[in-house]
Amino acid sequence: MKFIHLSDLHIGKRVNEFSMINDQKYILEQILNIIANEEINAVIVSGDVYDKSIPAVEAVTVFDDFLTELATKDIPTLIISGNHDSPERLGFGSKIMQNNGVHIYSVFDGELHKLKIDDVNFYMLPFVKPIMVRRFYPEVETYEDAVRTIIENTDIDKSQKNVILSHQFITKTGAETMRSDSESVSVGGLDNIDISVFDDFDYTALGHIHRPQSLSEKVRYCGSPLKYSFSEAKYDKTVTIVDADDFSVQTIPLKPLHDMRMIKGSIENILSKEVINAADSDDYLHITLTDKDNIIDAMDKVRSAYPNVMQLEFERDMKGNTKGVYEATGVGTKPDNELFYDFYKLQNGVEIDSEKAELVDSILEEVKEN
Ligand SMILES: [Mn+2]
Repeated sequence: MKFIHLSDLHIGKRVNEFSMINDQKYILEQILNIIANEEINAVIVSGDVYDKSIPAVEAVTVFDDFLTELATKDIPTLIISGNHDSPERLGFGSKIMQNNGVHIYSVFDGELHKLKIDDVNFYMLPFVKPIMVRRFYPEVETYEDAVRTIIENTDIDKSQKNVILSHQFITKTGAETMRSDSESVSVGGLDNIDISVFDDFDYTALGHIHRPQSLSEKVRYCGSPLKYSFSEAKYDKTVTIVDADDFSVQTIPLKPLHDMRMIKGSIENILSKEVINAADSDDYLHITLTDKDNIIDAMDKVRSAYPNVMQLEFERDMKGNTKGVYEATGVGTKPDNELFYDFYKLQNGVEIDSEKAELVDSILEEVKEN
């Protein structure tokens, strides 16, 4: 049997004030086609179905259509909540939907729920915080304690095939879990859990991190189906398909309605036919202009060629430079302290004050004396 591993749909998300709803509808239709073509037997969604705890009507409609299509085709769908979902709202109607093969487990009730499909046991762990688990296991302090305790108190028959769905921040000593800007990071960074908590499972279907990556041969983040920040611009999205015979993993690339790209150049270069026609000009873009002079109505100009510019930036602003101050002048003729004042102005955008100037002067004198 084969299952498809999805997570972090974030339906209803807005990226830089652009609604992603049409992009999400488009990508979910593509995923439905993959499910049909690959003869997938079960669908897993490892959390962050919605972007907001109270999703917009259009977001609920998009997900409803997706689930209805799967239920019509008799493909069981397993869903856990992520940190963005409201557990109670996502779980609405879940008992009724079970009869149609839609299994939503979003509110942690003290137990790790199991669902058997063919010869595979799927354990469903909704996103948990220590405080949610402490109700059942008062000794739990950290995120890792929480997940470890839940699994330790579950009877897992290791002679069978076991898969777990989880939406947490999993790390492995000696390797870095690659994050991106579109995930919400918990304050203090104490949410990480060591990969060893999942040692008993043949496959761990993770959600939460948006960049697809395997932490080990059997522990994997499938990533979000769309790029949700420019930090992901370089990394194309995929879906993960797992064959439960041997738990081998296959990825299939996704083609978004609009790609997210970063381009850089002078306005003349950016608006040249060659550059406009080099890729889809409807893509979501971050444009960096390298021009040294001011450009009047720069956003209007670039939008005339690229309607979906999300961010426009001037390279010189990024360096914090004021126009014209790019190189030191008078090296060899100016006294050292004046060169330092110029350097200070270049770095900070303001003149050095007299107190700091005196300090610089005295340090330079001391250096010369020695
Ligand atoms: Mn997420």
